[in-house]
Amino acid sequence: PKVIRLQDYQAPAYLIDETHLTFELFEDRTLVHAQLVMRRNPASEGAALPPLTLHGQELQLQALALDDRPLGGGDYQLSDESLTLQPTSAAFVIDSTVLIHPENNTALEGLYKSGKMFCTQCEAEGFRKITYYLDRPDVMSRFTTTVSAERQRYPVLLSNGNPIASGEEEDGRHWVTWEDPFRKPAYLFALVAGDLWALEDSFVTASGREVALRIYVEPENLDKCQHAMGSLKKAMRWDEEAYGREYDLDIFMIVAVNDFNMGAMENKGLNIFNSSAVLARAETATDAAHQRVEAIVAHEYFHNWSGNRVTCRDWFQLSLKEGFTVLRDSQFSADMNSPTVKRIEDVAYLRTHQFAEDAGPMAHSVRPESYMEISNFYTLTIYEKGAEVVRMIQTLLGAEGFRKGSDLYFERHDGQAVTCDDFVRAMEDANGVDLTQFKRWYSQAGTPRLQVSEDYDASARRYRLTFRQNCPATPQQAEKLPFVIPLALGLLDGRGRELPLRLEGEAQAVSGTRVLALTEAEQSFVFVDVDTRPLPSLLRGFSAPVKLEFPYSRDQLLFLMQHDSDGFNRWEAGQQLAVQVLQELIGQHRAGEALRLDPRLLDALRAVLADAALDPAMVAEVLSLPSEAYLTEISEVADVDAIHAAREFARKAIAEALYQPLWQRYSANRELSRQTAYVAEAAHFARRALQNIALSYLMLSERAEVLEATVEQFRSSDNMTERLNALAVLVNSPFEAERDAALADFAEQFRDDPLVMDQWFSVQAGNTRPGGLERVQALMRHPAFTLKNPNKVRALIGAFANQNLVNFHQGDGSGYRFLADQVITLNALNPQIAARLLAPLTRWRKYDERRQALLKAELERILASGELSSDVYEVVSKSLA
Ligand code: HT7
Ligand code: ZN
Repeated sequence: PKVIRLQDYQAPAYLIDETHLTFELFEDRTLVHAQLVMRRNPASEGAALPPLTLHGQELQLQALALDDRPLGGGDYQLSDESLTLQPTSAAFVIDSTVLIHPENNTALEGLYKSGKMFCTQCEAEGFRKITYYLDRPDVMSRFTTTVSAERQRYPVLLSNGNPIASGEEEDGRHWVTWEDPFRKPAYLFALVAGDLWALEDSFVTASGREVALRIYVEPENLDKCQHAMGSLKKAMRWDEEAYGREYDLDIFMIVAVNDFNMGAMENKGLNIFNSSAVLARAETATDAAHQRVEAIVAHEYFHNWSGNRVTCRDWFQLSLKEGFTVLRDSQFSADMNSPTVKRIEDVAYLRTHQFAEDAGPMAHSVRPESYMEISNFYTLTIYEKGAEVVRMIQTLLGAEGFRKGSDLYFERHDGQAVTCDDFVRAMEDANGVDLTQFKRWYSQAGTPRLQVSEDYDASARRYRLTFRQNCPATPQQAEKLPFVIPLALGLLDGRGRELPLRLEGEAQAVSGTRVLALTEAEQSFVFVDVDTRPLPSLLRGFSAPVKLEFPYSRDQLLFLMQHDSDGFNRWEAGQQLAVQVLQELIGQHRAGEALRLDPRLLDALRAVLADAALDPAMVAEVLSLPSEAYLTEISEVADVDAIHAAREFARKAIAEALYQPLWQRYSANRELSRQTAYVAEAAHFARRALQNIALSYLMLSERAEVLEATVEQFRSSDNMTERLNALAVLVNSPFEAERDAALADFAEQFRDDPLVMDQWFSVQAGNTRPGGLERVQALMRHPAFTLKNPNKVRALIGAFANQNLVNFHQGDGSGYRFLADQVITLNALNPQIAARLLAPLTRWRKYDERRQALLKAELERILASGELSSDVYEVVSKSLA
C-alpha cells in the first residue's frame, strides 16, 4: 500500500457545490445515481484545467455523463481506486450511475446490510465505496438524497437533514427525499432503510427552537431507548451551557444497528450507533453500559459542532475533532457523575492502553505525519491523548480563557475544514498568548518521563523542586525537544495542611493548588518562606500525560492517601503504594521466595473501607488494584505469570485480612439494592460498584456464606449490574456446579438478546482459571457466536487476548497461534476489525525472548498468509520493522 504524507497535502483542484444522490435499494443490488455540481477551486493554481480524479472503490460503473453528454470508454480512465476525466470548462455537472452490492459487504464500510436493514459507515473513506466522488474532508457539499426501496421491508427511509418529499412507486416501492441545508464532507453522509420503530421526544433550544428527537431501533428494542434519550437531552442542554453551542436542524435522529465497527458515528442529523452504545435498560445492561451509552450519545452529539460545523482539512487533523470531542464528553460525564471518579477512570485507561501504544511499534503523534490506512489511526493517541492535549491548553489558559478560545474557534471557522494549528491559533488569539512550543504535543510522539527531585534548606526556609523531562525515541522520531508541561502541585505540611506557595521573586503567596509551566529539559522552582520540610503533591488531577517519577516512600504515600486535598492524587498515592507492593511480590515470585504482603497496604485499605464519609465509588476505585495490563505496561520485561501470581496473592491476602469490613459493606449495599428499584444515577452506580468489588474479594475466601450470597444475588437481583457481577464471581470461583448452572440459566434466559449474550461471552473469555483457550474455542462454536459481528469478536476473542493475559500468553504460544488464525480469517471478512484485533501480537518487545520469538513467528505467518488488506499489512509490517 501507498504511504500518504501530511507534507504532500494539496488543496483540491475542484469543489463540489451540490451533490444529488438517488439510491435504488434491492435485495441483490443497489443502484446509485449521483449528480455532482462542480467547479474549479479558485484557490488552485495554473491556467489549464487539470484532470479530475474522483475516488471510487468496488463500483461497477453503468453510465457517466459530463454536462449531460454521455461519456464513452475513451473519455475517462478507470482504476481500482479512481475515475479520471478531463473537464472542459471551469464549472460543470457530472452524472454517474454505479452498481454496488451492500448485501455482500462484510467489511461494514460504505453501504452495507446489518440484519434486515441497510445502513452506511462513511468515515473515513467509505463514501468512495458508494459512488465516484472527491472523498476527502476538505470538499464540502450540499446534499440531497432520494432513497427508494420496497415499502413492506423498508418502511423507514432516512438520510441527513430534513425530509422534503416522498411518494409511492409501482411494485410496492416507495421513496423519500432528504435535504441537508449544511455543507458537509462525504464522510458525514448517512443512509438508513429498514423496518424500524422510533422513540420520539423533543427539545427546546436556548433560543426557543423546537427540535424533534427520534431514536430508531428494531421493534423489540423500543423499551431500551429511554436512557439514551435522557442522555441526549442532557447533552444538548450541557453543550449550550458549557460551550454556548445550540443544535441547528429541526430533527436529530439516532439509529441503532447490530453490526458496526466502532461505537457510533456522528453523521449530520442522523447518527448511526452500534446498538451496544444506545440500548440500555436495568434488566439487560450494566451500570458501566449505561454510563457508556450516556458518554457516547453525548460524544456524537457534541461532534455536531466539533467535527461537523467545523471539520478537518485532512485526516492528519483527525484529533482536531476527536481529541476535542473526547475532552468535551469527559467534561460532560464528569458533570453528570463524580468528577474525581471520572478522572480516575480516564487516567487509568490512558496510562494502561495509550501509554502502551506510545511505547509500541504503531506509536504516532497526535497529528501523525504519515499513514498507509487511515482506519488504523482511530487510536487511543488520537482520541485519548488528543483530549489530554486540549485539556492541558485549558489548564494553562484557565476555564475562562479556554472558553474564549473555543468561542473564537467556532465563530471563526464555522463551515470550514481546518487544522490543529487553526485550533491552537484561536486559543492564542483569544488569550494573547504564544503556544508555539506547546504545539510539540501535536508533532512529537511518545510519553515524556518527568523526573522530580527535591531539596529543602531549613535555615533559608527554601524548598527547591527540580524537574527533568525526556521523551523516548519512537518510530521515525529519534530526538525530541522539551514539551510545555503544565504541572499542578501543592505542598503539604507535617499535619497534612496545604502550605501557601510563593515562588522566589513573587510578591504574594498563592494558597492551594498552583500550575507551573515546565518548558525546559531541566528546570528548578524555588519556593520561599517554607517553615517545615513539605511533602509535595505533584501532577494533581494528572495535569499532563507524563510518567512522573518522585522517590516517595511508602509512608509518604500513606500520608498522601489520607491527607491530600486533591481527590485524584489521594487515589494516585494508593495506586503507587499498591504498585510498589505488587512489584515487590513479583520480585519474590521470580526469585522463588515465599510471597509476603506489606501490611501497610492492608492498613491503608482497611482505613478506606472504614471511612463512611468517602464516596463509595472512590472506595471501590481504591480497592481496585492496578490491573495486570497496567503492571505489564510499567514493566521493562513483563513476566506474565509472576504478575498474575503476585496480584492474585495480594487479592487473596486482602480478602482474608479485610473479610469483616468487606462483608459488612457488601451486605449493607446488597440490602439497599434489594429494597430500592434500579436507578441509573451516579450515587447508585457508586454503591453498586462498592458492593460488587467487595463480593469479588469475598469469594476469594471460598466460604460457603459467600457462595450462598453470590447465588442469591445472581438469582434474585432485578438488574444486570448485580447479576453479571455475581456470574463473573461464580465463573472465576472453584464452585463448578454453581458456575455451570448459572451460565446455563443465563444463556437460556437471554439467548434472544445479542447484547446480553456478548456479556455472557466476555465473562467466560475473562476467566483466568487454566484452560482459557479451550473454553474460548468451544464458545466460538456456540450458535450465538459469529465472526461477522464485530461485537461478538470483541466480546469473546478481544476480551480473551486483552483481559485474560495469563491464558493468552500461555508459554507454548497456543494463544498467539489462535489469535493469528482469527486475524487471517477476519482479514478477508472485515479488515478494520482484523487490524484492531491483532494489537496484542504487536507488543512482542514487552516479553521474554521465548515469547518474543513465538509472537514474531505469528506476525510473520500473518504476513505470509496471502493477500493482506492495507489495514492488516500496515500494522503487521510496522510491528516487525
Ligand atoms: N467519528 C467516528 C469514527 C468512526 C469510524 C472510523 C473508522 C471506521 C469506522 C468508524 N465508525 C465511526 C466515531 C467517533 O469518534 O465519534
Ligand atoms: Zn468522535
